[in-house]
Amino acid sequence: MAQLNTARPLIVGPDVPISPYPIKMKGEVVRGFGRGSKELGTPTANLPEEATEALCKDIETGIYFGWSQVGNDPTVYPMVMSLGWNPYYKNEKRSAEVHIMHTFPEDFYGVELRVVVLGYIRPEKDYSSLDALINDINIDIQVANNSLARPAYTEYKKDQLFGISG
Ligand code: ADP
Ligand code: RBF
Ligand code: MG
Repeated sequence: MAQLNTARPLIVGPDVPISPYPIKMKGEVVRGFGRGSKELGTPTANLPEEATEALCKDIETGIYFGWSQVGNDPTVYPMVMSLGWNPYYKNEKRSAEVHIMHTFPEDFYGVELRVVVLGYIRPEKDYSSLDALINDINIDIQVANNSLARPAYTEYKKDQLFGISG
């Protein structure tokens, strides 16, 4: 759908993460609103309220990128995170939702999720259609992958938060 393809830069932020990044966070994955992000192809692991509030103290609402790790799996995967009100759905509480760029064999509710946030992509937006939201999420994923490919960003896969891995 060509009219959905709103052009924007496919790499964002400086070549080296700068303050307030990196922002490190962990929490047990909680249930979200169950709106079927999964059916849309982008399931989001929701962080608990305490972690969400803590993130909101450091950064504005919006869409972010970084690295993530789930439970005992030593692998560190790229992620995109939506922090905020989800204007498209008119939520009354802020949420922090992390989509990990990896296909997992099963759900991991209740499992510890660790994230290192390394940069900001864009503000949250309202959309006139679900297709427009999905299209933007897919662009965010490309932006995150490109932005994380830079050496100073890749370095954070070896962060202490993730233990001996990367
Ligand atoms: P909810 O509204 O409960 O958050 P979602 O449709 O967003 O439901 O699905 C999220 C759940 O899907 C996560 O909590 C996790 O257990 C699972 N999941 C599977 N693959 C992924 C992935 N690649 N990234 C994030 N969550 C995933
Ligand atoms: N919701 C919005 O209302 N506006 C947004 O701009 C928005 N951007 C998102 C970007 C990413 C990368 C992700 C993973 C989610 C985003 N969401 C946004 C949240 C989305 O509404 C939520 O995941 C829904 O549950 C999808 O069905
Ligand atoms: Mg979710």
